[in-house]
Amino acid sequence: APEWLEPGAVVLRGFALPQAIELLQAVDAITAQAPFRHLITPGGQRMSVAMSNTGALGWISDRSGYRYGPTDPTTGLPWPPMPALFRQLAREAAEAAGYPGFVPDACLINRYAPGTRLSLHQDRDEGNYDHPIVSVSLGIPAIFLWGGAERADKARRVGLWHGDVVVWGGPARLRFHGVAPLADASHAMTSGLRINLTFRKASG
Ligand code: MD5
Ligand code: FE
Repeated sequence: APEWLEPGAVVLRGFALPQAIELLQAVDAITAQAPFRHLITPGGQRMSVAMSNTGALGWISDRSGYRYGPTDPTTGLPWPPMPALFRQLAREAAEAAGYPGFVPDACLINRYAPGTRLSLHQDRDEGNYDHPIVSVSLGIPAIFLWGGAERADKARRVGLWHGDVVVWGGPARLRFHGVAPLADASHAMTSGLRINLTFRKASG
């Protein structure tokens, strides 16, 4: 049964389990073309999450800011095309959460090792906040930090496991959120890592 975190945000436990092996094989193929890298924040910090992208647009950060762009700055090539499997999963999850017709043009791929964290932030580099974001968790578990409308608001802790999908939109779209430092764990499908896919409509 869907778990509503608040209006607009829902956890679909195990929604991606049937596709997990194919999703991870696709991540390997994508990141053979567009390797995982640790981006630098505008403030000069190296992110502990390693990132890549698939789709027409990819999210990047460097000293000049955060943005979406059509090419991988590491290779100079377009980001690898988004597999049909990814687009369909994102559309089906969004529909199950009450957002029919979701057509993502960007998928940020995040890789977490034990100890990796993602500090509280909002996703606000997309052109239009009317579209939801769909997040797919694979591999070792994480504790997701679910905050409020202000950075200082107290965050709830929500466990996310292999195959879980979170959809957030509407009134929840601009919540502060993050990921607590990952504990040591093992997972046979991901070499002991966590892979998170976040599907977005980045162009307005
Ligand atoms: C992750 N990724 O697990 C996290 C969380 C990101 C990012 O935040 O920007 O790449 S998945 C995103 C997420 C899931 C469920 C709810 C919310 C965000 N939210 O409340 O905004 O790699
Ligand atoms: Fe985020």
